[in-house]
Amino acid sequence: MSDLQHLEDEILAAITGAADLTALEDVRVGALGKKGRVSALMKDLGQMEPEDRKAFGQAVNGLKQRVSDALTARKDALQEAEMAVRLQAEQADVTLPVREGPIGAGRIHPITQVTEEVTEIFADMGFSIAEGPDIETDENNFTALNIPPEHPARQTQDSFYFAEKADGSRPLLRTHTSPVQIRTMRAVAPPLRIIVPGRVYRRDSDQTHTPMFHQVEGLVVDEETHFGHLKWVLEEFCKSYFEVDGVKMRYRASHFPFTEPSMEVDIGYAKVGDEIRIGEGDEWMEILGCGMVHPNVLRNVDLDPDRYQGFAFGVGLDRLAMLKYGMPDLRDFFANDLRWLRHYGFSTLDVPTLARGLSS
Ligand code: 2NM
Repeated sequence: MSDLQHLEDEILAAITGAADLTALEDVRVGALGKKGRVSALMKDLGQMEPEDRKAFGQAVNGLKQRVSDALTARKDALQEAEMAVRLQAEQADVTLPVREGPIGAGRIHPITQVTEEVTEIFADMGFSIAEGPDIETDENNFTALNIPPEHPARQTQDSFYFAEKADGSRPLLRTHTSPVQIRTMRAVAPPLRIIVPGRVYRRDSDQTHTPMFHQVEGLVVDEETHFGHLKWVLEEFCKSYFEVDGVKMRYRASHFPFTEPSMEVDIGYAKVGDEIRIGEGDEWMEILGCGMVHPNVLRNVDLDPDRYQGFAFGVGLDRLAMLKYGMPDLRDFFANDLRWLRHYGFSTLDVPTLARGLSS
């Protein structure tokens, strides 16, 4: 076998044996590069006799061409194989379900959900939402609400007080949302229709009490406001919230310093097994307190009680949530147990609206 043929076989074998593009490039440089073996052949041409030179030149050119063709073919094949591997490895099944993100996986706490249900109902009746700070003054939380200095609610055993300030005053965590009503009555002229949802704090902790809980209070002040308006508002609220056509309500005389007369309100229910059915049966359960705003409270916010009257009410949101969604223990609400939250929590897209049913 001639040296040329031998060289060609060797190079072609190296091309076939190149496992990847880098190896193939090494083969190309080794053969056709400036210092490659084929290029070296050309240098021999100079020392040849003219008649040999032509034949040898043609033979080398033929070799060069075949090596070059083989390189191109191998390069194409390697590139194709590389692409096939990538296509296989980077394959994505676009029909797979999307991984659940925070919006899908997160849950709305039942208290948040119920607060939104309640505000939706009152907003529909023309109430605005008012909010205020959790830390209040003695004046807003007690004095303006006609709660006298010696009243037991003011005792340090019942309220969370902060340290006394330089001026002798002692801020406290509000014990009800009523200070927001005081702030609103001082800031906005009647007619007023507000509801005030929020956190409130009392030194109380047992099976049915937590030191922080949630209230919604309502207030209407106008020039011809009477107890009949209050009863209608509360009845509409209960029917709407419990999603029943009718609900029995019972008003019992009570006492609050900030209302006169004051009432506690019971609603009728039936107990079927473990289930509580509002609007059926003949059992009574207390759900809220209410009354006509005391003339002293109106005076304290510079409203003339001979011209203005108001009604007010307060509901415990936590109990309202327990009743509607069958959660038996109040303390679970604030334990931050993910299993509980996943079970009782609401989907972020489950926004309560009256139009499509609050809890559907
Ligand atoms: C209740 C019960 C009865 C009430 C009264 C007032 C205000 F500021 F207008 F005087 N706000 N909230 C009130 C009245 C609250 O909760 C059980």
